[in-house]
Formats: sequence, structure tokens, C-alpha cells
Amino acid sequence: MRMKSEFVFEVALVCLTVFAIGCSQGSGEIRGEEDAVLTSPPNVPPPIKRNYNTKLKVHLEVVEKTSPISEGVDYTFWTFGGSVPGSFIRVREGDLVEFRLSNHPNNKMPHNIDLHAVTGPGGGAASSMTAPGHTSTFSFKVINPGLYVYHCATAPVGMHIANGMYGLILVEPKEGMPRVDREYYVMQGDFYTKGPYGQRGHQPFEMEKALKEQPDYVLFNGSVGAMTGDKSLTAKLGENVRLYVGNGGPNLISSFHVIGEIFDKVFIEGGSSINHNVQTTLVPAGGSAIVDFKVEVPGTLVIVDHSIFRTFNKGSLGLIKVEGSENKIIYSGKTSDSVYLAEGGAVQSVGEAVKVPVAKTKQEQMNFGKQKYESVCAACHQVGGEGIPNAFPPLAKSDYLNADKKRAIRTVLHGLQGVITVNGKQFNSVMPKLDLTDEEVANILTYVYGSWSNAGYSVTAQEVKDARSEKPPEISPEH
Ligand code: HEC
Ligand SMILES: [Cu+2]
Repeated sequence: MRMKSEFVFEVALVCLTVFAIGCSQGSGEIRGEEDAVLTSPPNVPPPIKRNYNTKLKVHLEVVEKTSPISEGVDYTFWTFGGSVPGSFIRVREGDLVEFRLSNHPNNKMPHNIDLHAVTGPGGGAASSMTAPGHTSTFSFKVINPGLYVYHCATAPVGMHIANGMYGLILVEPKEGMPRVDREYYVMQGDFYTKGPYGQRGHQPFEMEKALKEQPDYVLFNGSVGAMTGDKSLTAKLGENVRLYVGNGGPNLISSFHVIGEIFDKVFIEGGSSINHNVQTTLVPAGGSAIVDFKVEVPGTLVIVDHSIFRTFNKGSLGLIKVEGSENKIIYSGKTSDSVYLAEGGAVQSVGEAVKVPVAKTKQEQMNFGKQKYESVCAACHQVGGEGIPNAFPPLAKSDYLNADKKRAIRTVLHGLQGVITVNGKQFNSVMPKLDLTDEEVANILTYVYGSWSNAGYSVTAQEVKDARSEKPPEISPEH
């Protein structure tokens, strides 16, 4: 039944598309004018209700700004509209777009824009080179429906893109996009910083790593945690969800996947042909895809690049909380319970690199530990330590954790695999070995023990050092 109606729909789409191209290239009449609604990620402007073409005015401002790329790590982004990715633009096939690009007077660099939805030299780049404190205006007619990337194309192009200068423009076909209950904007990008993933402080762009295509960060929507914790996407049981997915690159191809879902439909590469029942779809650098799925069970879906080290070690992870009447997972149960923080648990630095600040009090250990926890552990165990049922065990009120401090230190040092029971639930999975210093392990565990009504133990770098010099525990070979 469903197959049949979809088939009819597709035939209709093809006919309409052919018809639309036929007429829009001719004397497509333009009626009136309006300002385009622009949104920052993960939001998408509302569907277009017009059944005629108009002159659509888009005003986009380039802003160079410093903001967190991860907890405790700053990066100087170059943005279209103040966000990474840039503002989402939604137009109707056949519209005449009047585009104004302003370069904020405080910016240091010239910028321009190449929209893949434009038929014309450089996708508009040639007409839009704009110095700081200037505005360029140009117009184009959108002839082809689809989901298109736009990006800066000012030399060095790779650097402008690597700093976050990309976004999406959706050209709705004349008959509109098929309606769904929720639409979101998700765009991947790879980032190259002087210090490695998670190193605190301001991190400048590193050209060397960009040339070698070895990013420190692979991110959805411009920062680690842009779509986790309080910022997770949401949906209600039974809804149809659509993700407008883009990949700004500059280098990597995304193997886009949502753990716990199957895409009912994929508009392949953001174009007009629709594939069904897809697990993972490729999104090329400078390309897109539109994925639709119905959420049928409550719980948490995990948006990933299935080149999976990028997800668990470089940040490409987002969450969709599906709320249903039962089995509801609550993420807002944040940190800082009534934890008693005793003064004076000074931790000595043990042959540590000079740059890394050493925690001198338990409060500092807690603060550093929180930052590190959120950039390293929260991807799996969640910001509030609640874990994810059947996948990642909880650390909040975990009997396994609280029963044995030494075992917890060994777990973080060496990773863990095989069957374990946490609060009466079995887990049989793999926690990877993580590359952390003694300091970091001590701070993280002090933070974990000091949060969420856990046992409150302090862990010192010396204890971690001692555990490290012991023989690693036997690892169960079975899966
Ligand atoms: C890639 C996902 C992942 C990351 C990152 C991760 N863990 Fe785990 N962790 C797991 C899994 C999976 C298990 C259960 C392993 C098993 O089934 O044997 C686990 C088990 C544990 C346990 C024992 C079980 C419990 O709930 O008490 C502790 C303690 C723990 N992790 C702490 C941490 C800390 C601290 C960090 C950050 C330094 C961390 N983990 C990072 C996946 C992860
Ligand atoms: Cu630029």
C-alpha cells in the first residue's frame, strides 16, 4: 500500500519537475518581493507556502568571532550569519534571489560566497568579493530544486572553509517538499587546530594538518556537544523527522548514520532521486543529503559519522531524544549536587608537560575533571552520567563504580570489555582505552565520584600512576 502511494508520488514529482524546468527557464513570472527567513542550526525556516515566484531578499552578514569549539577550547571561526554552519536559506524553485553579502567592519579578511544553487560564474563568487565594512549585492534565479551547499571561495579557499564558512540553501521544488512533522539542520565539518583534540585555551588554525587532511575535530554544527545534553534534538513518538544534512568539509566525506534508526527515504546527494530503507548515506565534501525517518520507539538516537573514530574521538556526535509516554530518558538532571568539597587535597604534578595547569585543590580537580569528562567521556556516558540503556552503563549512582576505586582507575586507564553488571543491568560492550595523563584520569574520576550522588572519593595522580605500573587486568576475550 505504502509502496504504491510513494510510487505515485515519485511519478508526480518527476512530471512536475520536468514541467517546472520547462516553464521556469522561460518567462517565470515574479510577483512582489519579500525578505527571506534565515535560521541558525539546528533550525530550519518554515516550509514555503507561496504557489508563485517572488523576488526573495537574502541578507547575510559575515562575522569573524571567537567561541568555544569544545568545553574550555576556543577557536576563531569565520561565519556566515554568526553560526557554524551559516544561516539556513530556503527558497522556491523559480524565485529571483536578491543577495546582499555584508562583511562586518570589525572583520580582518575579505570574503565572498559561492552558492551551489547558482547557475553562473563561481556560483556568485565573482560578484560577491567583499572587503570588511562593505556590502555586495547580486541576483540570481534558482532554476534547479535541491539542497545545496554554499561556502566562501576567497583564497586560501581551504582555510576559509576550514574556519566554518559554509551553510545550506534549500531550493524547494514548485510543489513543495513532502510534509513531515519536524525538520532539522545538521552540517558536518572538519577542523584543524594547533593543539590536539581537547587541549584547553585558544587554538589557532593549523595549515600543516589541513594539508595532510588530519583533523583534530570532526563536528556537527560547529562544536563538540552542539547537539547533546540540553541541546539534543527532540522528537515525539510516531513523528516523521527530516534532517537536512550538509558537509562543508573542507576535506572529509561523511558516512552519515543515525544509530537506532533506518532512513525511510534519502534524497540522494540532496537531489530529486529518492532511495528507501538506507542505513548509512554518503555526504561528500561540498554536498548534501536529505534523510527522512519515522521515530517509532522512545529513547535516544545517536547521529554519527560512521567513520567511527571521528565520533568517539573527534566529536562528530549528536543526539535526538525521542519522547514517548514510557521509558522517558531525562537529560536535564545536570551536575553539582550537594557535594562536600574539602579543601587541601593538593595533587602534585608528576613529570607533566609544563603547559597543562595542575589542579591545586579538590575544587580545581572537579573543574578540570568536568571539562575533560564532558569532552572525553560524555559522548558515551552522557553529560549527566546517566548513560544510554543497553549501550553505555551509567556512572551516576553506579554500584560498579562506587564499589571499587582501584577498579575504576584501571577501567579508565585500560578500557573495559566483556560482561559487567551495573545497577542490576547487564552490559557486554567495549570501552576503548583512552589516551589520558595521570592528572587527567585523577581529575575526571574525582569529578565523577564527586557528582550525581556518587561516593565522593578523591583520586590523586599518584594513585593513577601506581595503578598504571601494575599489570593490566585480564581482558575477557569473548564478545
Ligand atoms: C566510546 C564510549 C566510551 C567512552 C568514551 C567512555 N566509556 Fe566508560 N564505558 C563504556 C562502555 C561500553 C562500558 C561498559 C564496558 C563493558 O560492557 O564491559 C564502560 C564502562 C565504564 C565504567 C564501569 C561501569 C560503570 O558504569 O561504572 C566506568 C567507571 C567508566 N566506563 C568510566 C568512564 C570514564 C571516566 C570515561 C572518560 C574518561 C569513559 N568511561 C569513557 C564506554 C565508554
Ligand atoms: Cu571567507
